[in-house]
Amino acid sequence: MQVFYNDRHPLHHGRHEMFRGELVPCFEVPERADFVLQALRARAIGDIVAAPGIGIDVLARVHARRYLEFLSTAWDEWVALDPRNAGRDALPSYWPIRTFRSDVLPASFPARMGLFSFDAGSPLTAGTWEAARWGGACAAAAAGQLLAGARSAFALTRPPGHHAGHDFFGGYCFINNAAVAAQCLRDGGMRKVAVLDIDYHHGNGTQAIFYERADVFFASVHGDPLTEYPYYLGHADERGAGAGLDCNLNLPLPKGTGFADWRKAMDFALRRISAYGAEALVVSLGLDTFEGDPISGFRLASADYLRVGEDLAAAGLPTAFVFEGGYAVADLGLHTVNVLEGFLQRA
Ligand code: OKP
Ligand code: ZN
Repeated sequence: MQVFYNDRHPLHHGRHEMFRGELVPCFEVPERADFVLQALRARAIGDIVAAPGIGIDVLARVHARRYLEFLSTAWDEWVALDPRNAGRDALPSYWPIRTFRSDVLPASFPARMGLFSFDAGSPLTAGTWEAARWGGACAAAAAGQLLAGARSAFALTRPPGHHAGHDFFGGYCFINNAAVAAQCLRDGGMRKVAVLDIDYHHGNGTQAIFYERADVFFASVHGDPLTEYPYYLGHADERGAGAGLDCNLNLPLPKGTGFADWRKAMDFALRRISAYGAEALVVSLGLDTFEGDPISGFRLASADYLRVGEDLAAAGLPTAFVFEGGYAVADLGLHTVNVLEGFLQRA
């Protein structure tokens, strides 16, 4: 399977995220993708290539223009606030929740930053826009492979994407890579597309982007949002709305869930995707379901990821893998290639 590597990813390198009133070192670090790259090379999963660039119009199929405009100028605006900001990550401090207005775009940069985000854990740095949009290009290229007839492709995207919505960033995500891939598949002629999100955290951004659409099915297996990030979305009763009713499936599981129960949930999601009639599958591939992950709570073991890949292949759909979370950094490569190898063996 063709692997699309975003060689601009190290340009996004947050130093600190806000956690319990303190700035702590970022979990989402460039080394994550480096470990995966090494493992992909060692296990010969497929050719590793750079993605061709994409125009803003491709991103604008899933993101608001004013949000993309914000991202593309954010760093310069941040530094313009105070030249000393050049040495600090940009984090928001204000958010317009509920009854506040979001139709009037504030002139103030910090106010706009809060309008376009939902947490203080996702630092924006000098190269964030560059890294994130090239991640989107990798996702688009992976979709392009399926459109050209490939059985599978892997977009090694960093920063991750599934928490980013139509017009907001958060959860370390800025551009929703999986949504870009799904939309490219639709725009390329696939009539029905499914996104299966197996990151530990609910893919709130992807869900929200497709919530009222019948042409993209979203399914997610994740830590119960009652106790797990992103907290405010991901419950089982979120089934889609309008034309998209019953095209959204959330399978929240309690913290501490092991592979046997997790696998049943993923297989249930795959059956629903098959019943829906998807012509292609996008997998939001988070590896933070690993028992050793420092910020997550499921208990998958290294070898379980081979079974995950096999089960995904058994669904029989053209599949684009899009890399999401996973913070047991040194083990990430092993788990990623286990999924891909399991898939290739069964495909
Ligand atoms: C992104 B992805 C850790 C608190 C959790 C947000 C987690 C974002 C996960 N100190 N912060 O879904 O892997
Ligand atoms: Zn995650």
